[in-house]
Amino acid sequence: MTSKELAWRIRRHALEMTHVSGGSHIAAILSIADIMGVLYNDVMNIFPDDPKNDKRDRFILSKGHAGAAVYAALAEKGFFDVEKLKTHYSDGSMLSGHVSHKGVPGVEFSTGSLGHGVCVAAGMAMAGKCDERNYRVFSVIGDGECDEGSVWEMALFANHYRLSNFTVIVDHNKMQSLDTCEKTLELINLAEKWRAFGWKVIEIDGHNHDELREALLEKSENKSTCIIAHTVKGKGISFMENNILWHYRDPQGEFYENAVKELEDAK
Ligand SMILES: Cc1ncc(C[n+]2csc(CCOP(=O)(O)OP(=O)(O)O)c2C)c(N)n1
Repeated sequence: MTSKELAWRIRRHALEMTHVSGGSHIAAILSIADIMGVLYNDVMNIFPDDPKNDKRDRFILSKGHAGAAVYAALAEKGFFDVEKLKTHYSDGSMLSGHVSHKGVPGVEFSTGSLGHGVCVAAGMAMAGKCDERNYRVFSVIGDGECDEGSVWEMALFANHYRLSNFTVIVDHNKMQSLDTCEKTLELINLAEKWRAFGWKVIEIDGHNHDELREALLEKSENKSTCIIAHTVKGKGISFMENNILWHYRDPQGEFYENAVKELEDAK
């Protein structure tokens, strides 16, 4: 499987999962499908048959509302049966809407309350450094999530301890849940902000797999890395792209059918 195939499957699964369950956040999931595809296919050291292997790289989706992307990536990589995805968001399922580690092999930490997951990820990177371990830690955060003060406290911490094993990917789709980032709380010069906090910053097109791969494989000697991935919320389903309605709306009826057609045509 290539990273592009994995990204396509993540999109296809997520569409089905949110359709069947009536779940939200399809646009936020589509936004990171390429990032997840490259991370899980080409970059991270993973052990689907031994999910807690000490040598594994760690990943935390800090914007936990896009959890379906993690579940789909894990299932496709063999952590659990792809059939389980059909239970997403239903009563008694281990696959909750916001990503959960409870009973789900491969998920490191439950998230959903923005501004928390990335801080736990920094702690994991710190532990790796203290124990002189070689694993890397990755975390995906939203640009709206950058409004949380805890994100910047984490940025100070990671720089202070020179956590060079730590990479944060900002899913910079310029939108939040109800409006654009600009109208909600201005977030200008995002790259400069991270640089000012001492991080190595790489800006890329978050849907370009070559750029993603190169950036994710890069590791600084003495700095934490922030990849600002310019993305489109809803990417891959044209009527969802940059349309704030699809933060919460679930794909049903004609919307669902048209979305399926678009994805199948793009296969
Ligand atoms: C602490 C906290 N406050 C509010 C929310 C509600 N909420 C869920 S998603 C979201 C928008 C997040 O925007 P962004 O980080 O840009 O992610 P996107 O959905 O655009 O990918 C908000 C405010 C939350 N989950 N956690």
